[in-house]
Amino acid sequence: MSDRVDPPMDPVKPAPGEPVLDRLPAETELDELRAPDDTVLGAGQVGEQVIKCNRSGSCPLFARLDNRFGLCPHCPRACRGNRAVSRRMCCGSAAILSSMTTRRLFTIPISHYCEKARWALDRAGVPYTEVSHLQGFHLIASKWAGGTGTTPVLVTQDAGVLGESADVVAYANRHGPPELGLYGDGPGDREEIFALQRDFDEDLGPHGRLWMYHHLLDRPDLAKKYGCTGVPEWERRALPPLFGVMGRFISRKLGVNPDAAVESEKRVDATFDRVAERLADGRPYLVGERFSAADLAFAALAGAVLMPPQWGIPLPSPDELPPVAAAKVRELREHPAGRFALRMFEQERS
Ligand SMILES: N[C@@H](CCC(=O)N[C@@H](CS)C(=O)NCC(=O)O)C(=O)O
Repeated sequence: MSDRVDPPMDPVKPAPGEPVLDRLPAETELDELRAPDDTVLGAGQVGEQVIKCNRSGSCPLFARLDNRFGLCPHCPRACRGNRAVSRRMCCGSAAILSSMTTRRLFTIPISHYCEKARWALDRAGVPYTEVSHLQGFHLIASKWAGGTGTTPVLVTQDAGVLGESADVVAYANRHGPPELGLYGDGPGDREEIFALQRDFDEDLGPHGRLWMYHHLLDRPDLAKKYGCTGVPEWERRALPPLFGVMGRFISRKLGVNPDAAVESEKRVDATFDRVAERLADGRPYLVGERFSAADLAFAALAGAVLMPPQWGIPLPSPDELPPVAAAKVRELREHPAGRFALRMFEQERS
């Protein structure tokens, strides 16, 4: 995982149907981008910024910007095909340059594994562009990006394609500041952190998700309100007519049914109890004296049953949930492990 030797530079591919540029600019090209006053912007400055274009009316292609617009919002037609321009990113008045960041994180926006990856990258200060898709569509996006069909998938130029959230966390740790220390302070910590992370990934993650889907798969209103943040507009529009099909797809794939939900709830409870036991001696974090990948994995994956307000995208409050689910969320929020996870979100997810 984190000990891997990074493969050589790989090109970053755009998402399926993503009408971006002829090709993404190399770092050296980024160096040549200019701000409105014609000062040259360095690569570090253009990551997620919105800048004014100094070549007005010169959008060369469809200029897909910030994953949210199918076409350039300012000049969708007028400038298509205008190859005279040398600054290929620009559009009429403003260019959101996030499509130029060199890392792309493919997500289902509401997914807890994706939140885990997002949190790690955010915490490490590693810039990335999130490419979000609804459940079902994510399969194509993930495979197209080089993943196995699950999300998150992080496509990087310096470490290839990372299709496991744990690998994204390790990548964030390598690229973050030295004090980040997501794997603790020594080999002992490190082993313990990896073991806990693996346990949460393999047990809490799937069981929390199954429980959540069981209670929410007949609530298209919540899916529409909360599940669509950042997904392409056409997917958002496709959700209501496709909701039933998507629900059946998810249920079949994950084995969602009433008995499985009861079993999953027990497994979630058991994980919460184990975490609470570990914390019972008053320690501030699961391992050692600092926030680690174990805390991150537990808090993020517990998100499916806690729905914390600090999540990377808005989540429903308990009041909006069906009564049985709301009661469980409230109960788990009061559990010592639930309180711990919520504290991690408050303290460590800025
Ligand atoms: N072990 C993977 C699990 C990822 C995973 O299960 N992601 C979910 C989103 S919550 C997914 O893509 N589910 C859809 C599917 O499995 O087709 C990781 O840690 O990244």
